[in-house]
Amino acid sequence: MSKTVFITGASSGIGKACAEVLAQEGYNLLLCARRFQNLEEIKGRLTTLYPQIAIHIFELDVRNYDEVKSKIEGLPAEWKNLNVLINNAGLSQGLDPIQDGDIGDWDRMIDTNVKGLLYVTKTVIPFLENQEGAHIVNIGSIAAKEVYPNGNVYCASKHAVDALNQAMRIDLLSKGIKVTGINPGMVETEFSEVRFKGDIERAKNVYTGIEALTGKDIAETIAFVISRPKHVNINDLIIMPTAQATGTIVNRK
Ligand code: NDP
Ligand code: 8X3
Repeated sequence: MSKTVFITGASSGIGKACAEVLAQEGYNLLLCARRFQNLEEIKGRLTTLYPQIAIHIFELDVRNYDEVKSKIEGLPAEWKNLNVLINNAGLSQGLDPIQDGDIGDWDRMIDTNVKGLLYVTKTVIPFLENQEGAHIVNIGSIAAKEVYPNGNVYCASKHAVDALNQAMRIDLLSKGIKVTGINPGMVETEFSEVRFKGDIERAKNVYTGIEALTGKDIAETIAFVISRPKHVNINDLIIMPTAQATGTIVNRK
C-alpha cells in the first residue's frame, strides 16, 4: 500500500519540491499552507502527472493551535493514516542587530518555526503511532547549528528545532517513530524574499555568484532519508551548497 506524507508549507520552495519529488516516488500527499491557490495549482499539476497517487490539500496557518487541532483532527479518516510528517513551514523575518529587532518579526519567527512545528507535531503523533515507517522530518537550517551576525532570533528559532529533534527522538523512541533533522545552507526559494519583505533585489543578491541549493536537492535527500529500512534512522543532516562553508562564508564568483 502507498505511504502518505504530510508536508507543511507545501505552497512554495522546499515544501513544494518535496511534494513534486515524493509524488514521483508514489507517495500520497497531504499538503497544507496559508496560500490555498498555490496548493490547488500543485495538486492539479501533480494529479495529471501522477494519477495513481491521492492528494489532499487544506489551508492552514500553523501558528494557530485551535486551527491546527481542528483542521487536522477533522481530516477525512483515510487522511489520518499518515506515515511521514515533514515539518517544513517556516520563515525568517528581517536581518537586524538584536537591539534594532522588530518584535513583530520575532513573534512571527518563533510562532511559526517553533510553536507551529510543536502544534502540528503534537496533533499528528497519534496518527503516526503504529503506522508502518512512522517518521517525523524537521526542517532546521545551518542556522540551527551556528549563529551569524544579525541572524539572532531566526538562529534561535532553528536552534530550538535542533533541540526538539533530539528531544523528540528520545520521547518517541518507545513508539518507534523515527525523527530526522534536515539542516540546509542556502536554498534558492522564496525564503529571502520573505525575510526581506518583498525586496526582490536584496533577496536576489543573497544567491548572486554562487550555485545555491534548490528545493529539489533537499527533497531528494528527504526521499532518501524516509526510504531507509525500518531499522535505520538518519538522525541529522547538514546539506550545504559546495560554494558555502558556513552560514556566512561563501565563495562567490
Ligand atoms: P519559502 O518561503 O519558499 O517556503 C516557506 C513555506 O512555509 C511556504 O510554503 C509557506 O506557505 C509556509 N509557511 C510560512 N508560514 C506559515 C504558516 N504560518 N502556516 C503555514 N505555512 C507557513 O521558503 P523555504 O522553502 O526556503 O523554507 C522552508 C523551510 O526551510 C523553512 O522552515 C526555512 O526556515 C527552512 N530553510 C530554508 C533555507 C533556505 O535557504 N531557503 C535554508 C535552511 C532552512 P504560505 O506562505 O502559503 O503559508
Ligand atoms: C536559511 C539559511 O543561512 O540564510 O535557514 O539562515 S540561512
